[in-house]
Formats: sequence, C-alpha cells, structure tokens
Amino acid sequence: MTANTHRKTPVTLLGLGAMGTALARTWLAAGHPLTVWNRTPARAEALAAEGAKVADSVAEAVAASTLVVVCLLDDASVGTALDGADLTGRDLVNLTTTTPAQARARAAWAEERGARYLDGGIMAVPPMVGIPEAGGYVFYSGSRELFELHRESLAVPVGTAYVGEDAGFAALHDVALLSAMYGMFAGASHAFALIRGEDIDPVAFAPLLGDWVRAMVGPMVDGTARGLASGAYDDSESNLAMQVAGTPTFLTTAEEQGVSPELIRPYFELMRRGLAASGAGEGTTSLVDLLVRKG
Ligand code: FVH
Repeated sequence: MTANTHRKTPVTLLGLGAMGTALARTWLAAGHPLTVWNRTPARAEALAAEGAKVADSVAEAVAASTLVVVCLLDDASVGTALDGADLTGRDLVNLTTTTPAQARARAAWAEERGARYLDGGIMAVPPMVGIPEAGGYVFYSGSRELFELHRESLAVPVGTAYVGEDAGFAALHDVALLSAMYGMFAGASHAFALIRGEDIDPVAFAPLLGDWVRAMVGPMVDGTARGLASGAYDDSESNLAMQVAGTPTFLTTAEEQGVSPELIRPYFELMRRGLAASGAGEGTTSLVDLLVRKG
C-alpha cells in the first residue's frame, strides 16, 4: 500500500455484477482500500489480482469498512445478502435499482439495525463508469450529512446529484428519467417500423429521427415544467384540438405500412381524453394531471 492509499476512505462493495465490477475498478484506481464480496466468488478473482481484498462472507466484508456500498440485482437480493449482517455503525449506500417505497423501507430497515443510510439511483451504464466525459452520475437521497461526509468517495466512479432527505427520492428520479427514456424508445421503434420494408436506408433515416427528437424534447420538457409550475396550460401553437385532429393520419399511416399502433395509440387516447376534459386551447401539459390517479 502506498501512503496515498492510507489517506483514502476504505470502501466495502457488495455485488460484482457488470455495474459493481465497473465501480470497483474506479475505487481501486483512485487508491481506496477496497473490500469486495460477491455471491459467486469467481467474479471477484480479477479484482483480487488488481488489489481488492476479497471477503469470504458478507459479515467479513461489512466489518472491513465503515462505508459499505451495495450494488446488487434488486431489493430482494439486498435483503437476502445483508440478512443477519451486523450493520451497527456502518454507512450503507445502496445503489441497487429499487422502487421509491422499497428505498424508504430499506432506509428504515438499515436504521433499525444501527446503520446510517443513503439511497442511490445510477444514471449510467458500466462503460460510462470512471469516464467523467461520459456524463454519468448517481442520484442520492437520504441523510444530507451522510452524503456530504462521503461525497468525495462516492464521486470517484461517476458524478453525484443529491436530491433530498427523503430516501425514496433517488429511486423516484431514477425511475422517472428511465420511464421518459422508454417513452422515447417506443416512439423511435414505431418510426423505424414505419419505414421498414420501404426503400429507405435506416442509417440515413437515423440522424433525421435523432435530430427531430432532440429538437422537440427539450422545449416540450421545459414548457411542461413551466406550465405545471404556473398552472397555465394554454398552448396556442400546438393545442390538443389540433393534435387530436391529426391522430387519424398517424393511425391510418401505421395501418397502411402494416405497423401495429400499440405504442402510439395509448398516447393518442390520452390526448382525446385531455381534449374532452379541458377544452381546445390547452396543450399536452394537462395530460400530466390526467395520468395522476386521485385518492
Ligand atoms: N448494468 C446496467 O446497465 C445498469 C445501469 C443502471 C443501474 N443498474 C442497476 O445496478 C444494479 C446492478 O446491476 P448489474 O449490471 O451489476 O447487474 P448484474 O450484472 O446482473 O449483477 C447482479 C449482481 O447481483 C447479485 N445477486 C443477484 N441475486 C442475488 C442474491 N439473491 N443474493 C446475493 N447477490 C445476488 C449477483 O451475484 P452473482 O449472480 O454474481 O452471484 C451480481 O453480483 C441493478 O440494480 C441494476 O438495475 C445497472
């Protein structure tokens, strides 16, 4: 160990899947003493050769460092792995993707066992980890004090974004952003399906699609946010009446091209419901409220 290693916070990492392994390498490269545990020990072998200490059990791994980072498959695997481990005095940082309710319950569970808790939602894929220019980051929520205490160590693999004391907020931000991503993926899949089978090169089509989505999504996101904040849902340029009138064109084109409308039809039905509920002058901002189930 070098003198530099001694100054860095020791980290324990539970979980050496694709993401855990990528995280581990950055802490090792930055000189943090790293103890790792994985259910399948063979996955730790390469990291052992790179300088990680491999624990034989979760208990041994948790005992090795105050800062214990968990990156397992899901909340159930976190419960299984940590069942029976002594968490007293540990700072548990859970980067496993969960629901907000699972994150809140896991925070209470950890605190009952004498640990401090931070939840994280990873906005990166493994190749982005350790590469600042890639723009990856982790949402953190829970104790701000704990976040500030470990901010420097947590910022080693990717950037950090603290989003509040509520332990469920990191998961909520994570799932909200990923849900928007899937909506965009759905639209792009439908667009490619429409041109499939025609003499249109998908590679030439891709930049047209990408540029259009990028041009539309920024103003839509900003305009919706402003509307929700102010309560002014009017949209004189692209109101719901105009948009609903256009939906048969999209559905008929899908039919003509032999494409299932299953991805776009639900949004069109929501727009129709919005028009009926709100009137012609409002835009798509009002649809947000229609999605929220009351009570
Ligand atoms: N990889 C990605 O692109 C995404 C990016 C965004 C964030 N996610 C989340 O990160 C968590 C871990 O994902 P991962 O990519 O490391 O996942 P896997 O490669 O499948 O590794 C899963 C690890 O979990 C261990 N594990 C599974 N079940 C159990 C269990 N019952 N008890 C103990 N450990 C368990 C598994 O162990 P093993 O199969 O090697 O023995 C791996 O270590 C995840 O929440 C993503 O949603 C990644």
